[in-house]
Parts: sequence; C-alpha cells; structure tokens
Amino acid sequence: MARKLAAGNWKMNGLKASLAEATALAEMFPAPKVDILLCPPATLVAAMAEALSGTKIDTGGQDCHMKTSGAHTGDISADMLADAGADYVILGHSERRADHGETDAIVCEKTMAATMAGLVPVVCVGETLDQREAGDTLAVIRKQLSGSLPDAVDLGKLVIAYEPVWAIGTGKIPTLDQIAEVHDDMRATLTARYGAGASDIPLLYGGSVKPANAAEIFATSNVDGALVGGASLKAADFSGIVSAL
Ligand code: G2H
Repeated sequence: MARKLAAGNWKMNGLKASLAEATALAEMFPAPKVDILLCPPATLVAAMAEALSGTKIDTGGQDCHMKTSGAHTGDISADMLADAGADYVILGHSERRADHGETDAIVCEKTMAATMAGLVPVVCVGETLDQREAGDTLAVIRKQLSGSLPDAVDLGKLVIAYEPVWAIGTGKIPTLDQIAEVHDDMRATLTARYGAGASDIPLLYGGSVKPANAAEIFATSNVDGALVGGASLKAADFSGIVSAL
C-alpha cells in the first residue's frame, strides 16, 4: 500500500515572509497521519528546512541539474538541495518541460542525480489538451514514465505525479473516471517494469486541487495524494487538502 503524501509546489511564489505559512501549517499538524511536503523556490529551501526542523513537514526543491557540480550558471545540483536541507525534489514538471525544453531523457538524468544525492524525486507526467482530445493520453503518460525513469530506482524513494497540463492553474480537473483511468494505468505500467514493489510508489494527482475537490480526488482509485500549486501557498487552504487525505 503506497503511503499518502500531500505536496505543495510554491512555484515562483514566496518571499521570506511566506515562511510563516509553512510554520503555521506545521503547528496545525504536529502529528500528521500523512506525509506533508512543501517545495518553495530555491531561494527559500534552506530557510524553510531550518524553519521546519523538528516538525513533521518535509522540504523539497522544484528542480535540480543532472550534474553534481561544474560550470552551469544559474543551476543548482541535487547535492546542493540536500545540503540545504531538502528531502525531495520535483522533476519534469510541465512548466519545466515547456519553459526549459526538458525532455524525458533530461528528466531521467535528473532523477538519477536526485537519487544519488539521497533525495526523493517527484517525477511529473501529464498530457496536453490536444493529446487528450486525440485519445492519446495513456500512450503519452506511458512514454513519459518510460523515458523519465531509470531502470534502477529505489521504489521506496520515488513519487510520481500525474498532472494534466490543461488542468494546471485553470480550475478545470479531469473527471474522477479519467483520473482513475490514468492512475490505474500508471500503477500497471510501473508494476510491469519494476515488479510488485511498485505498489509502494505514491501516485499523486496534480492540477487545480482545492480543499473543495480534494476529498473526492483522494477517494479515486490509485490516488495516493496530491501535488498542489496555488492552494498550497496559504496554510489555511493547504490544511484543508491535508485533512482530506
Ligand atoms: C500543477 C499544480 C502544482 P495548481 O502544476 O504542481 O498547480 O494546483 O496551481 O494547478
């Protein structure tokens, strides 16, 4: 049985004052029944990890380079995130794939780098609206999973997030049947590749998750949690999602 995870992706939002939202969330959940993760912008990773030390909330990055060090201006390595106190790193988010041309092969290299650094990669996949309307959703997700994940993974330290591109920040979500279809197929695809241990991989849904729709999404087949953007910025909103899980 996969463990439950409520993960917040602050994207390019948050200044030092925003750490008060993280500590407020920690005060609301001193002994949470599920895993809770916040991924702030890189500038806040070290400060958030420090602010949340001694709490039950983990900190993560939103991307890392595939190399451990070197001449890569503006990038940060998985080792640097770990050194700053991160436990997780989001990889292959559709905004990274669109804004920075990240391919499945690049995401795969980053996933290996994250694992080597001791981080838990949260690998994102998802179809565009055109791909869904063409009936290609499952084929797209299978291809992304195949290309973005290495053959050697630590099944106990891997998270997958299904985020339909057309549902991100739009207020639209797939039907629950559509979410179940993708999540069931992802579980089957991962099990076929990695064996029965793939049942332990948390499969998150992401895309316009709110307190009002979280419970029905979490009740959907093979949904083990959520990757939440806008609704993770305020403790008052994110707490409603955590409580629903
Ligand atoms: C999808 C999600 C967070 P939002 O990108 O990863 O964002 O919840 O704002 O749609």
